[in-house]
Parts: sequence; C-alpha cells; structure tokens
Amino acid sequence: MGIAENLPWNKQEFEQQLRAKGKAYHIYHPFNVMMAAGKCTPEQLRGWVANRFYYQISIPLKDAAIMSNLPDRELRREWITRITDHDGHGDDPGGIEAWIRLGEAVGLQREEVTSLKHVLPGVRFAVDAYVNFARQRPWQEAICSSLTELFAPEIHKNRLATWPEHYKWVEPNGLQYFRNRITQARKDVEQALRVTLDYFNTRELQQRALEILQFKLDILWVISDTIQMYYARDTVSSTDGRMPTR
Ligand code: AHQ
Repeated sequence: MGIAENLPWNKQEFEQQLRAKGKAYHIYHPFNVMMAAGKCTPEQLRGWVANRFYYQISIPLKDAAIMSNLPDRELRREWITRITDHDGHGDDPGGIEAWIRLGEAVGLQREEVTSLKHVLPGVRFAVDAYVNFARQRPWQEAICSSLTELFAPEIHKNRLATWPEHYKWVEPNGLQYFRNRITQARKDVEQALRVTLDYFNTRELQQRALEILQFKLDILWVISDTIQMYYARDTVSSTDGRMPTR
C-alpha cells in the first residue's frame, strides 16, 4: 500500500465516504420503489407496517444496549432521547404508539400489530441481528451502525409526499410517525456522525466504519427482501429498484 492509501481520510472525505453508501439504502429496494409508486395493495401495505413494527419496538432495546456500554455521561444524556422518542415521555406517547396508529390507519387492528403475529422469521432475524450487534460490539461501533439514518429523512419525506396521493384510503393522521422522524432523525444523525467522525480516526478504523454501515444497510435491505418475498412474490425483483452495490 502506498503512503496515501493508509493515511486517514479527513473528516469531510470520511463523511463523503459514509454518505456514498446511501446508494444501497432501502429507498432503492424494489418493494419500496413499488410502494412509492403507489403500486402496493392494501394487504402489502398492512404487511409492511405489521412487520416493520418489530423493528420499531427493537430500537429502544438497541439504544438501551448502547447506553449500558456508554461510559460518557454527556453522551448518555444525548443518547437517552432515542429511547424516549420511541417509548414516549410525559404527554408524548412516542413513536411506538405512533406506529400502532399507522397500523390502524392502514386497516390493522391494534392487537394484530402488537401481537407480532404477522412478523416474518426473516424480519425477526434481521432485526435481532441489529440488537445483538449493539449488545456485543463496542458502543462506538453500535453508534456508527445507526448512521443509515443519514438517508432516513429522505425516505420519510418521500412517504409523506406519495402516500396521500397514492393511498387515499390510509387515514392521513396515521402518517404522523413519518413527520416526527424527520426532525428526530436529523438530531440522531448529528450526534452519531460526530462520534463516528471522531472515533474512527485511522484508515483501518474508517474502513471498519464503512463495513458496519454496510452491515446495517444489509439489515434494512433484507427486511424488505423478506416482506417482498411473502407479500409481493410475483413482483419481478428487477423492477425499478437497484441491487445494493457492496
Ligand atoms: O423509524 C426509524 C428509526 O426510529 C430509526 C432509528 C435508527 C437507528 O438507530 O438505527 N434508524 C431508524 C430508521 C427508522 N425508520 C426507517 C424507515 O425506513 O422508516 C429507517 C431507519 C434507518 O435508516 O436506520
């Protein structure tokens, strides 16, 4: 390796390298492309909401796992908002409750969502892999893995732009979760990016950060794969979505 290849990237270049992995984000997954184009049936939309609920209720567990490994009080004071964003705090019922309301808005009964009876094995395995990563890996790596949220505001805005047009049968106030996430994701990314750019400060560590981000991108991709296989198996997977480039 030449000298230049093993010098660390500066923070701007490192952030660009992280953002460049956005081309493998699940916004490009065929199931999501189909959803954004208004081609999902009510059953497919209900299947997606019911399965994604398992991801939503696992986020606070993932973040509590990070908190349990996080020695820095200042960072914990910031990170704890991720748990209350989902579990609720004071009068705010939180994101998990908002996701149940999304379920009701697409025609699911509350108990159908909370019982997890629709959650497919592949979704459960992918989500559990994320929670276990956060439990077992150093807290800096777990924080880095949340950086798929670099790309999340776009997908939430995309849903807010397309669902009211294509899925008029979905009660609009069910979309509140997506509205809430736009600001929450931005707040999350500010912290996770600061920690990641600081900690991963050799070229080897920076390559590890890119691997971690790809691992989490794969988790989100596999969740959509599993949902597509079950609810849209007859949809040719080579539709508009692009396969992730590793
Ligand atoms: O609703 C989402 C959410 O609360 C989070 C937390 C964050 C993390 O800690 O990994 N990632 C995340 C994401 C949420 N929604 C996903 C979506 O497509 O609706 C996107 C997902 C992410 O990009 O990681």
